[in-house]
Amino acid sequence: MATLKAVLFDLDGVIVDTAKHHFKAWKQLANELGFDFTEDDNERLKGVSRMDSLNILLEIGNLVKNDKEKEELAARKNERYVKSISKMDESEILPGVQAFLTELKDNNIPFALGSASKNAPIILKKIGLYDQFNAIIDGNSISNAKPDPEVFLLGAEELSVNAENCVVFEDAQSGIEAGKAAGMYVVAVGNPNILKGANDYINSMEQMSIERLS
Ligand code: B16
Ligand code: MG
Repeated sequence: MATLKAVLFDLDGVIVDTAKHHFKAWKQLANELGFDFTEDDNERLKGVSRMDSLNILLEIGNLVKNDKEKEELAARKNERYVKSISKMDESEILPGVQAFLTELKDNNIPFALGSASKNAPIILKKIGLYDQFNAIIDGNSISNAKPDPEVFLLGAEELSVNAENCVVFEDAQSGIEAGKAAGMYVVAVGNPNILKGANDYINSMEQMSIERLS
């Protein structure tokens, strides 16, 4: 890749595993609406915004709702999700993350968050990483969800770095596509048979170092 000058991290699935909390809350909602929601179904929601996730869920249940009903359902799911993540602490930071952040700081390479989640600031505060990020771009700051590159382009802009000098870490297909569309080097955290089109693949942040990106 071009010289590494900044790093952009997705949150859910890269820094911390919140997918299990999202799954529990979506499953409860689906059950209340009269259908089941499986872990495989949940894979389709990774990296997808809250309202788009609800639309996928309703499609799975063959249900049609109006905008007002959708707002109520999304709010109900979020209330439970926020309650469920309220007990999170730094022990939930995924392996290798803190060591890599420390290596970046030691080498004066700034890093930002690029997440679809509107709950990103709460989560970062819970796990004690909020103050370590040079910029936080989340679901509250963007108008176009991943795979649109907006979230990562805003991150690069806030860090005053050109897109080609940025690395993106992502665990979702929509996020990999967003990073590529932004013109960045994308490292997928996950299975190459499921995640397509990244520049590099790791199973865990433990495998990452600045040297690997040089
Ligand atoms: P919220 P990421 C995404 O976060 C999650 O992967 C996705 O499952 C979730 O629906 C989305 O955030 C919105 O989250 O309801 O908290 O706003 O992976 O982009 O960090
Ligand atoms: Mg993610």
